[in-house]
Amino acid sequence: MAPKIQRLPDGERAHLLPPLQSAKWVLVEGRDAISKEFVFKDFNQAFGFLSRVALQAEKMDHHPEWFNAYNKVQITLSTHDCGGLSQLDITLATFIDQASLM
Ligand code: H2B
Repeated sequence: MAPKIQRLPDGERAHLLPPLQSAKWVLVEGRDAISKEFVFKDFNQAFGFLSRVALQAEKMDHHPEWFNAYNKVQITLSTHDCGGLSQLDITLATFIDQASLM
């Protein structure tokens, strides 16, 4: 079994979250999660992005909550195993931002 994942301690949140917030990730109201909306040229671009993120999510065994409508993708990240944000969400958010630029 992998060691139990920990929620981000306050000190780490204070330096890990601001760069993501500058990149338009927002804290979700009422739960410890971050979300971001992406808009692509068309469905094909959006689905390519979803595919890249899906492969990475499987690799990390860490999965986004997401909603897609045509060229829009809304993503929410949180770690269900610890009931809030963990380092895995930070790592996946960073990957997602890079994948959105490809
Ligand atoms: N994804 C997310 N976002 N949070 C989790 O706690 C999580 C996951 N746990 N993907 C993984 C799968 C776990 O359920 C499996 C059994 O490893």
